[in-house]
Amino acid sequence: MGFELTEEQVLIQKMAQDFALAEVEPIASETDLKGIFPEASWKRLAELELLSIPYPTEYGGGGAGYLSYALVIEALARSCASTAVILACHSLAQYPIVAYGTPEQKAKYLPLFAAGKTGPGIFALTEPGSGTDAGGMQTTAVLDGDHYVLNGNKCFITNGDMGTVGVVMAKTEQGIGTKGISAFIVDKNVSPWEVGKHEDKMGVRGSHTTDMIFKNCRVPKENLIWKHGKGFNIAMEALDGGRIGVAAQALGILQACLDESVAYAKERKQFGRPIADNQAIQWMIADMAKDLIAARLLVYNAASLKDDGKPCSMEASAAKVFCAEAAMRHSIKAIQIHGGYGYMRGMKVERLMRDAKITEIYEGSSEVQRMVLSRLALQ
Ligand code: COS
Repeated sequence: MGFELTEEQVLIQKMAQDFALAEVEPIASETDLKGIFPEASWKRLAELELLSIPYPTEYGGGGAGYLSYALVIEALARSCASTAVILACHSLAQYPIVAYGTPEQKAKYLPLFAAGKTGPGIFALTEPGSGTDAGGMQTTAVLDGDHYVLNGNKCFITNGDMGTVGVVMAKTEQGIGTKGISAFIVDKNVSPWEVGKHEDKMGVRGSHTTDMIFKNCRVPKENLIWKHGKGFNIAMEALDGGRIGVAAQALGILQACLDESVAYAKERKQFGRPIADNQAIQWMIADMAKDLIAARLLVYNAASLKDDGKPCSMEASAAKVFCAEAAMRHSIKAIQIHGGYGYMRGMKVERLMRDAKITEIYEGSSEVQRMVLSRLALQ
């Protein structure tokens, strides 16, 4: 199976690659080392109309589908995984509104997301006691007149302090597990929440990760997405697409591992000849190239299925677990090829390794992806 990109997809890919190389790559190391949000890149993503790539043009989106979205995330992550995850989370936050929002919700919020006026979007599912067991959340939403009153804490929330609009999952009914969870659009201007702890992370340090604290946070009842008790299903469906985004992020990291390894292996001389002449190095590079081909096919396949409206849970999980583990494995090898230099702070390969690690964890750990895969395979 091969992937012939359309003319539009090639144009989007080229635009993203040009932008990443010219504007993202030069600031990527500083973004990481100082842990600063890449404000300039965020503004440029809005100017380039890349903030809502797969979503309907009717509401300001690109209407270009998930494969185009994956191409953009891949291009960004090849230079800076932080920038890639900021955009990936922005897309994840929009999905529930695109797929299940009322016409009023879509008209009100999607153009704001597309223009970046919401700041980078927020998708708030995880809590201190519920990571993999997302259905075990404690945050509650209780109907009081025309509002739901939200109480609880979300943690590890990407863009948690930067965004002003988020999709938040909370329990509207106790004792019935995942069936008691509902999803809400929470607009900070109307329903303020508190930003809690800022995490000091190992990787993707340019993206901000915070707690979100809801204390009697009053959310207009028209901000409920779809209906009571459907929040878990909405979140899981959103994560099918989200996992394609994380897989594309890992793919970009893997491509960068190969780029850096090839360049260094040709340039670095030991015993009077480039280390690329050594079979030990050649085999590491061969394995990277092999896994890169497989990773790309898995990501583009999952994205294409999503674009065709076909079920893609299995393919999205397969792409995520494969790409994340390949990026992690080969980032370690890329450091090995760079020897002592690769171990030094500020070298791209050591950043790639730290950035690769999170792709095995967020939006469902590799273990969760295997749960999804095995459940579907055994059905
Ligand atoms: N799309 C739509 N609905 C889905 C779905 C999907 N991909 N996957 C599951 N559902 C639905 C099920 O059909 C079921 O619906 P009904 O109650 O209507 O029958 C419901 O969701 C519950 O599904 P399930 O019983 O499989 O839920 P579990 O509690 O067993 O959880 C896992 C399954 C572990 C896979 C899920 O909790 C998960 O993905 N956890 C990780 C969460 C995560 O990725 N967190 C990261 C947050 S973002 S950084």
